[in-house]
Amino acid sequence: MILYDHPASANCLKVRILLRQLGLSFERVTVDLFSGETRRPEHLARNPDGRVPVLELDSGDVLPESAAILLYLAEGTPFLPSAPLERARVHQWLFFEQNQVEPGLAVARFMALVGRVGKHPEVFADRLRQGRRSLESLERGLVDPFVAGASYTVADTALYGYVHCASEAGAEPSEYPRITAWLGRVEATPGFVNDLEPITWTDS
Ligand SMILES: N[C@@H](CCC(=O)N[C@@H](CS)C(=O)NCC(=O)O)C(=O)O
Repeated sequence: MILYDHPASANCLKVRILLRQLGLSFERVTVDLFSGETRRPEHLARNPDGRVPVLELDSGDVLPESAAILLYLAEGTPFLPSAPLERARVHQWLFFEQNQVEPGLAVARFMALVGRVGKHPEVFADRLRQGRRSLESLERGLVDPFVAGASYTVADTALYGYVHCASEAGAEPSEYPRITAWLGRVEATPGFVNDLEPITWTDS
């Protein structure tokens, strides 16, 4: 399989974590987020929305969207329960991650790391507000030991992506005791590797 990827993207990190935890081998192809490469025709053919991650299967089929990739890879594994309600809990947190966590924390982190806060302070404040609110909701909803219940699932993998690096967005996960303990439990799951790299590009 080929993962169209960027080392500083936590959306891509989610997929790298699961591929490694499943023991699947994959080739990484970096798509440059900062030069327009994501919007070139060859990448738009992989993902009509022009973003990473995109997973190319051995069949040649391509699958964008981190949550869709996680669900596809986790099918039939302990990372995705088969019972309808247990599975729906995983979906609940995956949708929450995409609707609240990612648009808040991922965008605020990106703006902070590339130096775009001063240019668009209202946008940054709004995204950070949404990100902090999502941390409060997660703190309230987290059950012990994992977000969807007794076992580690792809909902934990997805939420880990932007929650663990929320301080780079200007939020502070260590203010939330349940989140802090949960991050430690996720990092202690077998085969877990966090190789997220810093963003080095700046918007000058
Ligand atoms: N909902 C998507 C979001 C993917 C996304 O926003 N990817 C960013 C990197 S973290 C990207 O490719 N940005 C480049 C662009 O928008 O051109 C997912 O979860 O996979």
